[in-house]
Amino acid sequence: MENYHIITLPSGDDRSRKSLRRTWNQLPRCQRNLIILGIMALCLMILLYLPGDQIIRDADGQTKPEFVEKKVTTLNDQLNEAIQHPLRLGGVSISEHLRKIQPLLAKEQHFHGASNERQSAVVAAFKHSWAGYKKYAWGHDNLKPVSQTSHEWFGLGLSIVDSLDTMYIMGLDEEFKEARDWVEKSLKFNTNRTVTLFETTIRVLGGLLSAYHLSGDKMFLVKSAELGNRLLPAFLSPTGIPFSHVNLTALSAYSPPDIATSEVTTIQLEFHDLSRSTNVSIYERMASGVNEKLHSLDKTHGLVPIFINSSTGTFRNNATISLGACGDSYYEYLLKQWIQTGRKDNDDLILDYMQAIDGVLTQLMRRTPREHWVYIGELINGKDFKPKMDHLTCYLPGTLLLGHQNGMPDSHLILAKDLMDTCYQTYTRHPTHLAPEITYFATTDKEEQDMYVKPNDAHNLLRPEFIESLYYFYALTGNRTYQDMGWLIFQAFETHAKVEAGYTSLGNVKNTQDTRMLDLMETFWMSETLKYFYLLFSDNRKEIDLEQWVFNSEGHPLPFYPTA
Ligand code: DMJ
Repeated sequence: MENYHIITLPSGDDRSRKSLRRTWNQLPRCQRNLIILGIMALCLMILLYLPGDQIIRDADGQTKPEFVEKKVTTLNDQLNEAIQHPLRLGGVSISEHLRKIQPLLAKEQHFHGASNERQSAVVAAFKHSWAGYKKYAWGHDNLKPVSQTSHEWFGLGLSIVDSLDTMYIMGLDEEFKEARDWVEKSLKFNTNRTVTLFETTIRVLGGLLSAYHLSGDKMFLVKSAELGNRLLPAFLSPTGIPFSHVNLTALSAYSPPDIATSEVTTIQLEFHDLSRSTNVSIYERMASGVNEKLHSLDKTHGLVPIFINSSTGTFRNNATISLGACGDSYYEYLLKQWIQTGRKDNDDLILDYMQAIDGVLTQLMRRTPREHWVYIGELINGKDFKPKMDHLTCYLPGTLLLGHQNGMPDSHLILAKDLMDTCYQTYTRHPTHLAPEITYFATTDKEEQDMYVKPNDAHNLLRPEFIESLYYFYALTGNRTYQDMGWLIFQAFETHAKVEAGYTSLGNVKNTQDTRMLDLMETFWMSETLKYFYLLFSDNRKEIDLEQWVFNSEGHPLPFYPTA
């Protein structure tokens, strides 16, 4: 007779197996369930504590499946590979790689040239600028139009690369062709200069990619990929906040202790696009890592301090909060990346953007005491309100309207309209009809005027931000009043900034008799200001369709990704 209470493991023979089954069957159901549960728990524990590479533990004890760790290794390998071989993609030459993958996105776009007098006037302004640049600064970064000489910054022919898409959109075929040929033959990245990640990304990478998408010419994509590879050392920083400076020849990177927050957070549209266009994921993955890092940092009502440290991965303590210099395009790229990548619900990007605009409304927005002009001030030390607004902040109305068009709340639209009025006033209040770099606002009615400009802030660098906003307002509403506002400003540039060899920055917008020419034509004059004027004056407000294209921070249109 077998003892059915005994459940020790039987020997291997058939009889003992039968006896075990019988013993099992004779156990009460609850006892059997308990044993099954116990065995399951034991298996789970073995799995969890198994050493080696099957399951990996985080520092916080969370388990991660094996492929996550493998991906990390692959990411580093990919990064090192790209850095060590900047002229290659996926183990072959860039051209060969692109031949193999047949990029999906580039489709030659067709533009028909100026369709009215205002657009023709802008084209004439562009041609005048280009002629001066060609004559006195060809191949150099900037034209100095007063002294009729050149200025070098990165040694990358910045004015040429930054203007490519403007020429293409304006239908300036001859100029586009000479610029294109210069890029093919003379644009070299191994010039042993240190460049900034931000400026090189928005002006050069953005300019090349945009030219590629508009013209369908793969040469621009080959150049973009090489530049993308050469910029990758910026991501060797240990904290997820990239280094701000890169030597494109030594393939090394570094940052000063504090770098502008906007600089390291205004690179993603271009890096995402480069990945999509080359079918190589490394660029997109590195740039997305910046989003994740920024998302994880503590903010003040969604607002970020304007300085960050790439060694510690933290914001500078008590840094100013501003929607102007060093902060501006952080907010712009939250919205635009979300649009570029298919507007997914609950995306961290859009949550961060909405929270930030709430922060703008509650912490930074004020009205002047008499005229009730709405403006966006700053928080000095992250807390003390200062009624100062940079012209740079005048990009915000356009971005807010773009966001509203894409589902953001009406409070964004109201702020956009109010701020448009104020930005326009910063032009029309001055006898030159040009805006200064910085405007201050009254906080009490004891101050003489509602807005005023300090002597050192009265310069105008031919900046585009307000023209950009006018363009969005016209393109998205069809209201031609915005064209008239732009026309007034365009004529002001014609009157005060035009010189024999181009257009110059000015030192003083407060006096028509003493504008003090500063002798620099910034590259964004041709890449942004004139492009936005041209599109603003178009009879076809969808000349660039904002349902399909997103402008990078330097005014270069990039296509949306096809959504699944
Ligand atoms: C441009 O280079 C870009 O628009 C940048 O994001 C901000 N500053 C200038 C134009 O003012």
